[in-house]
Amino acid sequence: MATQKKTPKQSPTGQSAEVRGAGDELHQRAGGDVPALTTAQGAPIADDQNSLRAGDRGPTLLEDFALREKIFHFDHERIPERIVHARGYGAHGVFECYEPLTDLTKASVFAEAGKQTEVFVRFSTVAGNLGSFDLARDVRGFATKFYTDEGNWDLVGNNIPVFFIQDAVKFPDLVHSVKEEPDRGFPQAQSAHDTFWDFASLMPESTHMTLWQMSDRAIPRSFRMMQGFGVHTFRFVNAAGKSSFVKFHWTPVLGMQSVVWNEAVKINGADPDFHRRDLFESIEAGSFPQWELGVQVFDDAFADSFEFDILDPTKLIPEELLPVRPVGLMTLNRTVTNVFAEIEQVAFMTQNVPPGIDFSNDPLLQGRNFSYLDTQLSRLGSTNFTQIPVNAPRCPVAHFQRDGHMQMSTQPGRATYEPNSFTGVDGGPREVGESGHVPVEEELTGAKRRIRSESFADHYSQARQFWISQTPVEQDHIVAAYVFELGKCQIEAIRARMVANLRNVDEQLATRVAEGLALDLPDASPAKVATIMDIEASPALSLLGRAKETFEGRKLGLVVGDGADAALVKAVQKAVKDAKASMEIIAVAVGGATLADGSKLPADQAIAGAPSVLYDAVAVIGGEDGGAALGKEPAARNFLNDAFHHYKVIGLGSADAMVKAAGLDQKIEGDDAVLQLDKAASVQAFLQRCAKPRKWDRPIGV
Ligand code: HDD
Repeated sequence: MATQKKTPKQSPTGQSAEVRGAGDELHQRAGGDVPALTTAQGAPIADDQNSLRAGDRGPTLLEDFALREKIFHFDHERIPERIVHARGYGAHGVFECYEPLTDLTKASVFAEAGKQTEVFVRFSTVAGNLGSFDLARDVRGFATKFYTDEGNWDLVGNNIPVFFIQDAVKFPDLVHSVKEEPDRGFPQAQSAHDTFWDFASLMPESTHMTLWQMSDRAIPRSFRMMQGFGVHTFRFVNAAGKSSFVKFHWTPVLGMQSVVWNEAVKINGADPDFHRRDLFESIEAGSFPQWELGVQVFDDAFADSFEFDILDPTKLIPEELLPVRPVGLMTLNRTVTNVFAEIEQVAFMTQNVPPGIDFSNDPLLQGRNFSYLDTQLSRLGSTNFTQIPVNAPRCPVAHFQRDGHMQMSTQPGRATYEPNSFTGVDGGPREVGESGHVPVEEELTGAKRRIRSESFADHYSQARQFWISQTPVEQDHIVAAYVFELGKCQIEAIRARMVANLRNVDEQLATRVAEGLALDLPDASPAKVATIMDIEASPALSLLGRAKETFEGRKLGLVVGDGADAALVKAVQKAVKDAKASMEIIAVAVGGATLADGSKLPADQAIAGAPSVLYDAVAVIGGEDGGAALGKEPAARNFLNDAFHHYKVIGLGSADAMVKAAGLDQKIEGDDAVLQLDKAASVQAFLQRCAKPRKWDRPIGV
């Protein structure tokens, strides 16, 4: 590559025109393994620091094609963010089928035991903008693209098995109500405002979903620790054309975990990228997140006998009534190379189904099938978005769709229509008949009407079932969440209308929320059904009820003071590793702490930047001073205080002075989730306690 040698000239600041900046000596030039910097047209660029100008201090020349192209491209870097689910993060992986499901479906993903299918998954919040924080109280999107042998299958679900509305025609209203209020542009990423609760309170069908949304499901600890649901009833179709109904469930192998609300609020400040960082770091560390896919399969007879309409997306089928059958395992094992190219450009569409999977007549699903194709055009700008690598099927693609903006494929052949009488490449592809995607045959009758089926009318019975299925701690959290959210509504009538709906769910729930709002209990709102049913509790609906005893995949925050016992620190490090968990060392300064044996222990974080909300459990190991020096740091005192008030398991090694400084010395007395660390055995006991649920009965209130 020929570079033009320039004579250094003095600039007004005394710098030579060739001086590039402070990092000059680190700035490599092309050569060896370092590729040449080029324009998008491939022309090697001689100098990327200075634009072409007439005279040292003269105007920039239009002739500078490298500058023009660079700025042109930059000016157009942004594309519209998703109208919902704008903030998300994703990864690649593989789905492995446990056993053939050929009796149920001809979908190739389920063809044989051990069959592997590549996947891409994107998790998201719903309401917030692309730059919003991860721990909003919100539903989480859980969208999976299976690159099957017979086309992409997109299972575009959420971490909650029901939805706010029953008919897609209400989706724009729902989304408008939860987004920032248009006359003021706030609040961001929150349902805690007037317009959302105005809408929800006027739409009793959303009551069931708001209970889930007010539960800890809406503040998950990690994408790796939440369930996913296809929500709608779909259909499996086997090779003989026989169809069954199916609901899809993802269950995380690490078990389900959530944070508490006060923690969520603080995490959003301390690390707005908490969830994406967690997913990225775990995959990079080789600790691959996994979910088991399960199905609830049923026939018409079951559907007819079920007390709710299986087409109603505000209802679920309790697992106790119809167990979830595990059918495969998904492992996310590769982070993306480029966030924009993959996570931003991935286009999920509910209508992407391969042979063997079909839709039900759920009116929400039917509407979604229109919407997702549509939105990709305004987001990605071309009908050829299917050619973007993350969207491109991994199986052969052949059709007569031609041209359009950003066509990447040099499609061969003479005939671009069919039928045609050409053969070979010139004739192009041909339809495959019965082995292709054949919709399930279904007799349909009825008048053309805008109508909501009577069978969708019960909006409260399953909400009541959800409520009674929660543990007392979970119920406390739900009440507190309603009180918080409705408390953010400035219009009292909205608060009252929502509480009036809750009276149809459970009197105790409504009374507690009303008390929290200092509101006179309003009359119950009129229900559309004569009887709101008392259905038996479904323990599967409780997160705490099915908590998995493990610390795997979670994180310990270990605060280490100067003079700490090196052997004890090592024992904790080893125990955490053995538990397949991770740990960060936190010291007063990020340079680390000097241990009792004189060695220096580098820190991952300085205490001021690592509040305990970032960790699942915490430990403090002080020196001979009992952590007195640590106790002088306000951030260290907050660290311990917050951990205690978030019900966390706490390990203490020579930390009496620190505990006293934090004002916790009396509070921790008799607390079996605060453990002393002094030798290897006690470290084991501490890790065992970390694997158990938080200390929910710590007497500190919600
Ligand atoms: Fe939707 C995105 C999940 C109802 C219209 N939706 C989107 C994403 C998820 C869901 C996970 C993000 C996909 C990604 O990561 O790119 N949506 C759901 C679930 C629903 C649901 C589980 C109910 C059961 N959605 C729904 C309705 C409509 C839409 C009723 C419209 C009629 N959804 C969209 C959309 C989005 C979308 C506007 C925005 C970006 C995109 O599609 O690609 O078309």
